[in-house]
Amino acid sequence: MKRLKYGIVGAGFVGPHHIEAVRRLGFVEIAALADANSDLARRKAAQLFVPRAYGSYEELIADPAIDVVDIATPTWLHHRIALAAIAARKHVIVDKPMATTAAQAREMLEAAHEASVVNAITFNYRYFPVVQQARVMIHRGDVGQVRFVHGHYMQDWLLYETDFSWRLEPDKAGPACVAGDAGAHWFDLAQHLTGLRVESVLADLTTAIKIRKRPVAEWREAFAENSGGATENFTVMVDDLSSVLLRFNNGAVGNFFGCQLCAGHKNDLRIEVNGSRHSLAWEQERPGELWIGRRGASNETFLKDPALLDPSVRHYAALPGGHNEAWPDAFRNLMRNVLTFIAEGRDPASADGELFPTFATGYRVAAIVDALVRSQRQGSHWVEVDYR
Ligand code: SOE
Repeated sequence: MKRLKYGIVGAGFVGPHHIEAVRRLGFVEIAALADANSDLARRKAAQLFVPRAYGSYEELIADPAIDVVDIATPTWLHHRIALAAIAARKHVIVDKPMATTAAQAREMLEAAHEASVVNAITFNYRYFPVVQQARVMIHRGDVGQVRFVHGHYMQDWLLYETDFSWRLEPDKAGPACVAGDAGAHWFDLAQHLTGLRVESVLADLTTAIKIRKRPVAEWREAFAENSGGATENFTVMVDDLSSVLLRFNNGAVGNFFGCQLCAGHKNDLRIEVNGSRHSLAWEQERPGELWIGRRGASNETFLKDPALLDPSVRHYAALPGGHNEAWPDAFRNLMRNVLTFIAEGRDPASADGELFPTFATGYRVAAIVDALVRSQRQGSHWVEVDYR
């Protein structure tokens, strides 16, 4: 297997976690980091023990040693950096959501196919061991016919009017905030778990805090505290509280709500699938537990334990039962799937979106978000997702 050289663009909130996950693999060298300017890049590279620092993504992409470019910048930069990396025939990993619009995601997908480079999106919640177990159970029929898929993704980091993030700016994050960011993870999870496709949606995307205080001179990372510096009033045009109804291609229905202003909810992603036989539910903050709901027998909590996981997904657990594995480990599992595929020189066209989410997966999720925004603009009517 080839030893890969990996370069990352963007070392804000999530970039360092990408680096940590990749570093744990052993067969990938973290070779370079790029950020918005040379000073910042040098500082971040020193903090994260990355040998080369570049003050622009163009320089990192021009580095002939780099095999894979990971794009962990704010969303509005994904499209341009991915197209540049693809043009240089680098394999690309892009943080979620893939792009600010479905049209941009489509262009990225077409460019990656044309250039025949491996392409991946970091929908990391799929790769918790018990989530993979749930997927096996649904696909082998334990749950019966899936009828209802519901859940939420709730956080509280935008609770106060003084909380601010670039995710609230449509030119930087796209026309949906919570539905496009947290929602993207949930829609991917719902489709990956069940194997179903969302066909139509009805959205009520609301804005509880209509005027926020935007920092005048400072760039605020996700989850960063308000520094108390000067602010200006900012009119919020995107959702901070979103309710969504869904219809799937097998006739099942779904229900999702997302928010980033519900006090006490930190990274509260929950999904439940109700079928004609059993129900399954998983909560991200109880990462090693899978609830199995039954009618004629006791309910059960399946606990993460490699000895109990289906053999096909056992490798997603690195530790014995009782030894907790969670968010960083799921990220490692995702990165291992993508980077092993690249190191083995496998054909990018054979990536089916199951081993790791591809640009095709990211595009389909972007198409759902696009449909949510259309639904909202049409007065919260049902609209079909346009997967052209
Ligand atoms: C959503 O707001 C988000 O940024 C997720 O995408 C991350 O997975 C989570 O760690 C923090 O919240």
